[in-house]
Amino acid sequence: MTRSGNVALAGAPNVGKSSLLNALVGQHLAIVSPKAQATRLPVVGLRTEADVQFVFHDLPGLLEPAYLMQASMRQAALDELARADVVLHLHPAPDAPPPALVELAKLEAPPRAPVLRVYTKGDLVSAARRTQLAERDGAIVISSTTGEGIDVLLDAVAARLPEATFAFDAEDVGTQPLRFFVVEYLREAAFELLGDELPYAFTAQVEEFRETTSPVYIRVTLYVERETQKAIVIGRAGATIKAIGAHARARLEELIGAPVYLDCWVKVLPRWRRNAAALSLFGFPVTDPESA
Ligand SMILES: Nc1nc2c(ncn2[C@@H]2O[C@H](COP(=O)(O)OP(=O)(O)O)[C@@H](O)[C@H]2O)c(=O)[nH]1
Ligand SMILES: [Mg+2]
Repeated sequence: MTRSGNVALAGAPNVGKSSLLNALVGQHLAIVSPKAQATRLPVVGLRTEADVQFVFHDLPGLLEPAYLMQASMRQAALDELARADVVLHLHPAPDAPPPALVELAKLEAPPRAPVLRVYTKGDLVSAARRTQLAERDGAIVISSTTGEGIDVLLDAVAARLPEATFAFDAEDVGTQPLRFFVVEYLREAAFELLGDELPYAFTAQVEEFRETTSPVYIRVTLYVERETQKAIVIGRAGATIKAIGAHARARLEELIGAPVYLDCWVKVLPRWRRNAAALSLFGFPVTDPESA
């Protein structure tokens, strides 16, 4: 009999959820940034062993929403928590112990699924401290950087997954369309290459996708909220937009194993993060347009 189920990676912003998802699936699926709130929509990563299929969900950080996009992010995270068969509560080892998940995420009730406490960034504390934390807090200490503890974590999760047939092909690492990753990788580049606030006002949309050509041709519109931001994204003589495209292209080529031509154009869409129509165009689940 096989086991399979949904595993939610939950925790505060910046604790290493996306890095762990990537370590678990062995592909850079989820974008990683030292800046908080890089993950906007849950990213799904698959890992299939002989008789276990893990469906990992990298959730946006559970925070108090300040505007409509964040409300949508929080709702997406809460939905995934409710659907999960196992919840991993991630917290950095150097800052252990964490606040209770219910308080952190302001949940009305604890998730119905078992919650495992996972201490991330184990490489930032000593080996003695890792052992002590594991024993004292009943936590699994992992490092996405060194890979330490990942096997222990997988065993602990597998033991708690329900008996079920596999929902996905054993070879698949992701479930989301390539278009999703185009946008994510562009956003990752924005976090890396643009100033403090600009990445939050940045998004992208795929306008054209020709998979049968070589290189694969992808035309995207990059969206920002103001003209001044547009100028920054383009950069002097187009240097910045070129660098953003190059970063995303390298990631995409790695993911699909084929050369990619990425054609990027910038547009201004004022206040898109507070606009229900724009948000749903960009794939955010917006349930309450009145709150815009
Ligand atoms: N040293 C160390 N840093 C890590 C590890 N995992 C994540 N980080 C760093 O922590 C920051 C936040 O990581 P990210 O995965 O984006 O966190 P998220 O916001 O919870 O998804 C990034 O700068 C990562 O490089 C780890 O295992 N060791
Ligand atoms: Mg993340």
